[in-house]
Amino acid sequence: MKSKHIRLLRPIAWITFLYPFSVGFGLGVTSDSNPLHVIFAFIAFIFWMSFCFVLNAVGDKDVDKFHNGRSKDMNLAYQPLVTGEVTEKKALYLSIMFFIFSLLFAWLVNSLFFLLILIVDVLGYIYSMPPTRFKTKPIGDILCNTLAGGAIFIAGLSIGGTNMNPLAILGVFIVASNFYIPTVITDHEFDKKAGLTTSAVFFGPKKLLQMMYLLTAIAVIIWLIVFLINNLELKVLALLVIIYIIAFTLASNAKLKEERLNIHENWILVPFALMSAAFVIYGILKLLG
Ligand code: GPP
Ligand code: MG
Repeated sequence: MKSKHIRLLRPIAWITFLYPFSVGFGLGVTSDSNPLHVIFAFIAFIFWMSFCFVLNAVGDKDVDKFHNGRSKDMNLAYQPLVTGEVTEKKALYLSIMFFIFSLLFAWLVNSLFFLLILIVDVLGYIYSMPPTRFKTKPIGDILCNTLAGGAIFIAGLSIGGTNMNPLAILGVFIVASNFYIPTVITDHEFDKKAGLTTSAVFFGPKKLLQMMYLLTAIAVIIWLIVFLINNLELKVLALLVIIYIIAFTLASNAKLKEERLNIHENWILVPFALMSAAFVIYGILKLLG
């Protein structure tokens, strides 16, 4: 089994947010950008994710034991807080340290980047921890992830500061909410057993999946406009997004059997990891001129 700290931090699951961050970085960076800023930004990202996942494990310590290993980077029943390998006190100390370091490194990048990391830190907190614990509130769960996905994309863009296109940013928010929906539906059975009223539990898997059609339609309109009126970089991104979101929405809806959505985690993690790698390499090439 993986070490307790890897199980606590769940770095494989970070890929979901690495993707918007990398795309932002790749589009925003220029040959004039400071390579040190890029390094600090990625370190801040790592601390932000560590902060979110430790807090999430603390908030979920009484429900993760119900998990059966389906559709996730790990079986949450082996969370070190569930097994008792890590105490809640230690996890909270770690989270405070991660929070401070995320802000410290973000401060070294630029003030907009700092503000955005502060915002995503707050979103991570209110998503997982009481009194808000938005992950248990219908719409609240989707909204937190949408805002975090969009904000971390803007943070990525802000490292280099170019391609700060409002319409593309709006499009990323819509895409983020669309991509989050199947992940909360795959948790439906587990969350229901744990007594959590997530969006999937509240609306039911079928209705929530249908919401993806509406979001996809809005996203396609926005990205078509982005395609028509922007430079080559945004045109390529727009094409990728349009093809991918349509395929993802159709595939997700086709995979619902009864109340159960059987999507293997690699359906999301592998393409996201490949796209993240592509955009990071693209960004580094731009940085090197
Ligand atoms: C944990 O996933 C998810 C996070 C830590 C995301 C952080 C959210 C932000 C809004 C920044 P999980 O697989 O444990 O699922 P759940 O969300 O149900 O706890
Ligand atoms: Mg959790």
